[in-house]
Amino acid sequence: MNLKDKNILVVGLGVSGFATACFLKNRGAAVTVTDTADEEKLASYIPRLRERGILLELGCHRTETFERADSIVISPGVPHTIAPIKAAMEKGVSVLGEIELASRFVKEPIVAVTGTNGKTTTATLLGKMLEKSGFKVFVGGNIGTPLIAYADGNDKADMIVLEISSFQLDTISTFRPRVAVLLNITNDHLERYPNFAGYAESKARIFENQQADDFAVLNSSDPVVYSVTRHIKSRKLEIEEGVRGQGSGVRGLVPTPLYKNGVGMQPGRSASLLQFQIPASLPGKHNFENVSAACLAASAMGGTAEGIQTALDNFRGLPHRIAYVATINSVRYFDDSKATNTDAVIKALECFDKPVVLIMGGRGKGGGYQELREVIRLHAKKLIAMGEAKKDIIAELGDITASAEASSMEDAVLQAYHAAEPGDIVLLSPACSSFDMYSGYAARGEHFSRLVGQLRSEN
Ligand code: UMA
Repeated sequence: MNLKDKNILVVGLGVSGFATACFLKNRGAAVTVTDTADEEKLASYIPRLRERGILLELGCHRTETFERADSIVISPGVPHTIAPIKAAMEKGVSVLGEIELASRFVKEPIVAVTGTNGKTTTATLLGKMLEKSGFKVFVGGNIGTPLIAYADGNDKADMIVLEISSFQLDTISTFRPRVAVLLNITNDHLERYPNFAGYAESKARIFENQQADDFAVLNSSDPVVYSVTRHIKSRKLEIEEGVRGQGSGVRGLVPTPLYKNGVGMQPGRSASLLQFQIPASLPGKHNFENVSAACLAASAMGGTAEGIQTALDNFRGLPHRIAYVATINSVRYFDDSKATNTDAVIKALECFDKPVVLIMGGRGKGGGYQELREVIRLHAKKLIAMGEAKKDIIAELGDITASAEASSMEDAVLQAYHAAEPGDIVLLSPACSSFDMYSGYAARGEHFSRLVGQLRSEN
């Protein structure tokens, strides 16, 4: 792809838009960045773009600017269906996403991990398994460092592990991961897709350009994953087979066929079925699936038995995912702020056999909360709802268990503290995004943990 002197518009000035603009400028393109937010909000990026000679059009999107571009690169958070993008496409302007652009400039083999939940745990663990197997690995994508920033740098890895969101898959055309992992597909992001089928189709695009010698690591026990991957071309490595082979995940062992030559091996030449021990930091059936997927993908990339097990032994879990915070008066507090959809809350509640005081709420994502009724009936002794979605949550779930609205996180934590008795669990697992109250789920989880820490010091 020749970028020299091309007039390229970057839409959205966040982490990926900034890195994309720098990449394009470094390759000789004439770059303009547009964002609907104003200068004040984007202040941290503006001087660095101006000093590189990158033009800015902030506070609105002007359709003429889109129509005049040779190509448009959009950030993941910008829907590819907004009016100026549609208008430009009708005029024949090519539109691509940051992942698509970056992948055209990256030669190293890519493992791409998607799914509604578990992506970050799986991708992080997989990266460590490959590192412990002796490879230099870049881990990024939806996790934090955009692929385009890697493509722009000089520090090259042997292989790349990407967490990939449906938003990023919406704008691919040639992106072809050597190994693609699909963990699960459940309700999420219905604020952006017309319906669940649209969201599921977007996830399945991860396999769209794979060929027969590529690998697909699949959790086929998920009916939606099974249904959207029936006709893919790549070779399937199924988590379900591993689960069946061992009977169940309860013994904490993940059976994994280890491929001698990684990706290069021929079908049917798996070396041996190994058993990997799951660490205590990864509780629950969902983590069994995440670990299985990471083992299979690591194996397909040439990871070693020692490397895979060492990474598992050293893995302490990720922050804000059913993360233990503290014990106060024999009540254990857990931060699961990353649970921004109902499926993640179900998985968290299923990890506990003690009564749970559940704190939910934030900004709703359009899918409702009905799916939580049964698991809340079984596990939650009280439901505390906060944020923009609190009235909807109480309206849909308030009749199943004791429930209350909270005016803030402080209020929610205090109410939970008073409701919990020795032996209980207090769990922040919101089923909502955090953007009504915080800059992201991490800030929300940190605030919760700070408040719990204060309570502990007062007791
Ligand atoms: N904007 C416009 N026009 C629009 C919509 C938005 O100009 O019509 C602007 C906003 O004003 C804002 C900018 O676009 O200034 C934000 O773009 P962005 O949301 O793509 O933000 P980035 O900082 O580039 O972050 C993106 C991913 N964000 C999203 O997908 C929403 C990050 O994933 C990712 O880590 C980063 O690229 C690097 O690859 C975050 C996320 O929430 C963690 N992902 C979702 C999830 O995990 O559920 C998919």
